[in-house]
Amino acid sequence: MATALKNLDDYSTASFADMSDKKFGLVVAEWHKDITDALSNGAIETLLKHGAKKENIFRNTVPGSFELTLGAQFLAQHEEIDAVICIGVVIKGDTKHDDYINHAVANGLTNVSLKYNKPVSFGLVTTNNLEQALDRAGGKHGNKGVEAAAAVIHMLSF
Ligand code: DLZ
Repeated sequence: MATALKNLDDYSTASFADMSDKKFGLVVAEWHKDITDALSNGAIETLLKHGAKKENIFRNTVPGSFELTLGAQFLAQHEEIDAVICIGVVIKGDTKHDDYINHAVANGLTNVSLKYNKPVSFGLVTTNNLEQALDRAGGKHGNKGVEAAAAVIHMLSF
């Protein structure tokens, strides 16, 4: 279905749409599980704060961030799911694995979003070390899970 067009009058009073009737998929990678759990909790709290119902949040885990794309597709293909939030942490190591994973996930999630015409957010924390990841999972740089949830809420209000 095409997105409704809004004119300037609509935007003068614009705020985020009511999320109480929306259904959300949440895909969480298990690598660096303590951190992805903190990101996932941030995403869930944000959805609830914006009116989403707990029973309308469908959380699944995948082994690592590389699997986020297929996990997102498994959820996005359900007609009743309105948006998917993907959460993972990829930390740079001695090899280029992080580059391969990060690019694959960015491309993969873009494709799923366009294929199903639904918001699919990139809640992938990509850092040089563990400390930087913790800083972004409720530390001094906020919580990227919150931002990933806010991104789909914003897009559902388009
Ligand atoms: C293999 C791997 C490595 C080295 N590092 C990470 C990482 O930092 N974060 C993450 O989420 N996953 C990692 N993985 C696992 C891959 O994402 C994937 O699960 C495996 O390669 C199996 O396909």
